[in-house]
Amino acid sequence: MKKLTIVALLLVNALTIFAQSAPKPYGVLPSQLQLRWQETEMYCIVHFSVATYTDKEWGFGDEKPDIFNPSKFSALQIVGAAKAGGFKGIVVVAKHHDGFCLWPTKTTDHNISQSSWKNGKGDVVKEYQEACKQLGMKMGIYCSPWDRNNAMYGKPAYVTEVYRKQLEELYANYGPMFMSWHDGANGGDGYYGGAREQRKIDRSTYYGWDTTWAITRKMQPGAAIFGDAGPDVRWVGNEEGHAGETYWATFTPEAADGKIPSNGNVKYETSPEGTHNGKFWIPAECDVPSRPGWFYHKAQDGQTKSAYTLLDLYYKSVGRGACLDLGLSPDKDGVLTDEDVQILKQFGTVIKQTFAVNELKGATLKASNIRGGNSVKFGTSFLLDNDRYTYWATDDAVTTPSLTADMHTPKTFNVIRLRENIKLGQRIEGAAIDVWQNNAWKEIATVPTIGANRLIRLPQNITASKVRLRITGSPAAIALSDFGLFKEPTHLSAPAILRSIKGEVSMSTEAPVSSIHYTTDGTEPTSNSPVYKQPFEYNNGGTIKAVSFDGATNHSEVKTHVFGVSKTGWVASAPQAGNNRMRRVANAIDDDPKTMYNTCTKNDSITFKPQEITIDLGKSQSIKAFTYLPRQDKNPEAEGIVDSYIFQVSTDGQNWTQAAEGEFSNIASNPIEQTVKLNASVNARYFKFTAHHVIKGNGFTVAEIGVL
Ligand code: FUL
Repeated sequence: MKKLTIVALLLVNALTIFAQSAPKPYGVLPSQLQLRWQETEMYCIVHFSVATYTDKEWGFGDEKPDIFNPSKFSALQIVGAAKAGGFKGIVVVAKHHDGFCLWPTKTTDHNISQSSWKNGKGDVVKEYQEACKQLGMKMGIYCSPWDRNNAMYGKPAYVTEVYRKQLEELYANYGPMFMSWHDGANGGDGYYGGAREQRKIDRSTYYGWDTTWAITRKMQPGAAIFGDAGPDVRWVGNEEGHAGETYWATFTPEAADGKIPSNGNVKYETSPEGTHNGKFWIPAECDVPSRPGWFYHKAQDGQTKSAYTLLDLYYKSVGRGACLDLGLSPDKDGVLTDEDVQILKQFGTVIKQTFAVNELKGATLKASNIRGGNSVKFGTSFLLDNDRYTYWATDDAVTTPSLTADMHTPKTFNVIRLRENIKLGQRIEGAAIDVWQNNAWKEIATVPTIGANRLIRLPQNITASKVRLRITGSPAAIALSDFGLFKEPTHLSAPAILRSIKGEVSMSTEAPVSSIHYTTDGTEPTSNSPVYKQPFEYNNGGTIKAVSFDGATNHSEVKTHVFGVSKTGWVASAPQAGNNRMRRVANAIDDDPKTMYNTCTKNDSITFKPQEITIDLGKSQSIKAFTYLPRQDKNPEAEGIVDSYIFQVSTDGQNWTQAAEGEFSNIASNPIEQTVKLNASVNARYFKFTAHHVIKGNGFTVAEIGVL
């Protein structure tokens, strides 16, 4: 009997010890390198090169190096502004698709030493490296695999003698690097040493990515490799800056055509969410330009995303467990505009203020279960120590625990933070938050996943003294490292500016404000500007800016809206127009981005031929520019999105003059409104937009077409 008791005791003891060992890792795990990248959370990518001077998004490759001549390029200003915004690093676009190298490379003459900037002795990449070092920021590089300048592009020698050598030069001279960024935009037309032709490459095999990345690993072992399919970090699949609400760092990339998934060849519809229990740990980077395009365009001044728009993106990227990569665009002088700098600073300040105090500090936490009853090793205090890798864990059998936090006094918050210790994998498949109100628990939020970081931004402030966290699903014991409640500083709601189809502009705010002031000539509104009282006519187009005031000095951020000429009285026609929803040609001029004119069909025997749409403006008008808004329904294949156009004008609808032709670069990844300035203003009553080429599909689509 005694023996039996001893055996039983030993067993219990052994079980306790076993239960106290850390939970077994679940699924695939992040590497050291990926953990460091994850902790970076936010960084910026800087596009500044010849395209800045040609006002393009993709240079063709025939730019003269001499056009690159900034009068006051300052890497310190750019990197400093990113730092003030709370970003921890920058990715330098050292070579974009135009092939112009911003460092004195030996691989091609198409580089900065051929420009007159600093008498050909300048080195932009070096200046970024020095600025990063001085300011304690991380640095990474982007060197475009596609090179529209290089005569060898398309041949194996381009990869072995040019592209890889360029990477080697960058890795050898500009480290240490935290990222090596590899773009998916690949192949197409270009200058190619004067050949001016289309060059197609096999995206899965041409670059020999495994061999290329072996160089990265060897020369920059600290660099996380970014690509559409990883290997370390995946593209999130959009350039809008958001990951899926359900978000897995695990991912099983698949190619769209059954080949090897690689840059430019991934089923992007799976990228925002990732793959539950996916084969690889490949977390997402959410890249998004701070301005409409990646490069600076004067016409986009005033359209930089506001600090609160960036904040929203922060919650939808970093707040879902991904990282945020914000595009910065120095202007022709080589610096960020004052407005862009101000916005970054404001964004950084709001984030800092929001996360300064965790309202749970000092709370009494009670968990329904603690692994092995061992609170020293796995207790709830680890949730509040600001360490991503110390954690509260449960017994293996307990996968839906709950935890109450008693803050003793009422606290007000609108942001909830949860983190898993991802060193043990991403586990949790659902959680809910309740608050104690009127003597009962009331659910205020649920999330489908947690991962490295989950921020829940509530629609309004909540005040409570008790909060409960319920884990509603997990395939294994949980390993939660963080729980926090925070409060965003209050801010006045900025006015939304809308124009109706009748050409009337109205303004409104989400929450009441004492007054809205606005200007219609692009100048900054102040408390002396006209007060908005009722909708007003605004048919000719221009820039409206508006700001909310609460009292005499407290104001919101300024909202800007650039309007084209109002479309009242316009008539659209097209040879393929019809009555069904897609073929309704009026959809292209109804000022509703959600509707579109769409001539794509599912009939594979039809191939694309140039197609057009004609607009009668009703009367002769002066036209300075035209705008094309591609389909906004996020069609993953970008079917019918025009990437090469012809724009003609006419006074009688019979005789046509060509006013512009060209390409819409990067329109598949960043399907924003394209504005094309004409060489000179023209007077015309009619215009015709011809889709010369589309990204994919046998027809073309127009969400909106307009003129300025
Ligand atoms: C894209 C490129 O094509 C854009 O021009 C930009 O560089 C963006 C960051 O990546 O794929």
